[in-house]
This record gives sequence, structure tokens and C-alpha cells, in this order.
Amino acid sequence: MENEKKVMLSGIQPSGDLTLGSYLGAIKHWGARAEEFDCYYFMADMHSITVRQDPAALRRRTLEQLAQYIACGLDPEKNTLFIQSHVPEQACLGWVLNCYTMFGELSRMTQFKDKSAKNKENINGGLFTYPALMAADILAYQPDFVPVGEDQKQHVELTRNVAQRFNSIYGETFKIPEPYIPKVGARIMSLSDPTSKMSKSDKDPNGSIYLMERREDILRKFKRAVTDCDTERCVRWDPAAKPGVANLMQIYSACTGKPYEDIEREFDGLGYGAFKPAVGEAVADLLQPIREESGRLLADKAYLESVYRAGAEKASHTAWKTLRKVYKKVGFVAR
Ligand code: ATP
Ligand code: LTN
Repeated sequence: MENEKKVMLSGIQPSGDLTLGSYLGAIKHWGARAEEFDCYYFMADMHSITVRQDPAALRRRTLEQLAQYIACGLDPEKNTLFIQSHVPEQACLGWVLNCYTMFGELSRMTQFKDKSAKNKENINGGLFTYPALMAADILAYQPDFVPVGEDQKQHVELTRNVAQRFNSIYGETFKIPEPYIPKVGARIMSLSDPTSKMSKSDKDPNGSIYLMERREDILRKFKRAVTDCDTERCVRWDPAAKPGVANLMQIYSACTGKPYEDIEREFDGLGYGAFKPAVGEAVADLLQPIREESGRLLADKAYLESVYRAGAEKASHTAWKTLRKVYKKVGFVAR
């Protein structure tokens, strides 16, 4: 029976075009077990406005992201795909959980520190309390697993603490979710600076590979990717001494399934000049069908609308069950 299935949930902000990092760290792992899990995936548009967005671009990217989720293999018949702002129960639960999330906890979030350093002119309350809304996004659906990249682990841990705090005051209310972080691909780094994470809002377009990018642009970016200025110039797994090569090895491994030892052997004696284009080809091959299918889906707005409407209806139904329970526990009068 459906409600005996374990639950998976995750989301991504439509704050920029999805990157190879979003795919390898998160989306790739979402569809894999749709038969086994009850899966909810959403476009986190409410989170996006913690950083100033152009309204038309936000609307466009939200729909593009939905098309890309489907093109990455998330079948809307088997996964509930929805837009965060279509499910107001999440924001209502977010307010309640804000009151159970401590200032000190929020102050320790590295995403807040990074984003407030990058947006000094707009350090708003939403950017600071964002993790309480993320906790609500998650806990509303009582998931067992939250598949995310390494950078989101801290937010999922905060979610667990908030859920435990609430449960200890009011009795068992929330299931305590586990982060699900892939072994390879959990932290893809920028191609122009292997010490910083590949990110869709990076100002330098050469650091990121976008899911919708053309083959020739992908190949060009990999040819130019920053490798290390060591003298040996061989393909060897040593993330501390050779972060640029380690990043490319991680990408190649995630795209081809080859372990690091096999990659070292494959490029033994060939150097970076042969390795970088090979990684580019592997990525271009991986992304080509996703790009083509997304383009096809984006032309069918009526279909996308039917998907997000059905998704919101199902998500709202589940989220309301949790919210109703929470309202009762904290002492709100039932309507
Ligand atoms: P932004 O630049 O808007 O902060 P982002 O590119 O950092 O966005 P998110 O929207 O924060 O990406 O992340 C979407 C999902 O993809 C999250 O689960 C995140 O952990 C994962 N992810 C993002 N970037 C990477 C990356 N470089 N490597 C691996 N996983 C990533
Ligand atoms: N914070 C995440 C996006 C996000 C999310 C979520 C991920 C918002 N709500 C709930 C998993 C579960 C990010 O910035 N990548």
C-alpha cells in the first residue's frame, strides 16, 4: 500500500540555471528508487527570494526546472512534482518552526554566512531564517530520506534538531529524517576555481556547466578547466595536493561509473591534455538527452501546468495532515 512506502523529499531553488553539480549531487539520485519510495520534489521558489530575483526570470526558471526534473528521469506519475509557493501549508509550518529554531543555531549556518557575505546590501530576515522554512519543507512530508549534496547536510541536521526539540516538548509529531548524500558527486567544484563549489548563482559562467548547455560550450569549458600547477601532471587521486584534477576525476567517475583507480590507469602516461577533453565528452554525452528532452517538454506548457497542479494538490493534502497535527499540539483553535 502506498502509505506504507518510505518517503523521500528534496528541493532546489530556481535561483539560476541548474548545473552539473545540482544534477550529480542531487537530482541524479532522486528518481532511482521511485518504485520503492513515495517521492516529493519541488522548486523552492520561496527560498529563492531570500536573494533579489528578477520576477520574469524566476517564473521562467521555475518552469524550466520542472521540465528539467522530468527530463532527468522523474516521472510525474511516480513522483510528486510541485512548486513550493503552491503549498501554503509549508510556509505556515515554517512560521511555527521558526519559533522552535534558535538564533544561535541559525547564526552557525554556513550558507547564511556565505550568502550574506556575497549580498552585503540585502542581508534580510528571510536569508537568516531560511533553514526554519527548509525544516518545514521537509517535516511537512514526514520523509525518511532527504537526498542532497554535501553543502545541505548542515540544514538537514538542523531540521533533525528542530524536529527532536518539538517532539520532546509535545510528544512524537515528526519523523526524524536522514540526509542521503551520494558517495561520488556530493561536492562538485567550480571548473575555474577548484576550491569553491560549482554553483548556479556563480557570476563566472566558466566555472559552471549548465544542464542546458551546448556540447561545444561544455567541451570548451573542460579544456580550459583549471588543473594544478604540480610538475608531474599525471592523473592521480590526491584531493589535497591536486584539487583541480580530483574534481575532474570525481566528475568523470560520477558520469561513467568508473572508480578512481581505473581512471588513473586509463590516463596513465597521457597527462592532462588527454584527460580534460575526455571528461568534457563524458559530461556532454550525459547531458545531451536531458537537454533535448527538456527543450521538448518546455514547448508543452499545458502539460507542465497539469503536472504542477496535480503535484500541488497531492503535496497540500499530505502537508495539511502534518500542519493540522502541529497546530493542535501548540494550542491553536481548530477552524
Ligand atoms: P545557489 O547558487 O543558488 O546557492 P547552488 O547551485 O549552490 O545554488 P542549490 O540550489 O543550493 O545549488 O542546490 C541544489 C541541490 O544540489 C542541493 O541538494 C545541493 O546540495 C546540490 N548541489 C548544489 N551544488 C552542488 C555541487 N557543486 N556539488 C554537488 N551537489 C550540489
Ligand atoms: N536549501 C536547499 C533547497 C531546499 C531544500 C529544501 C532541499 C529548500 N528546501 C528541502 C531539501 C529539502 C538549497 O539551497 N539547495
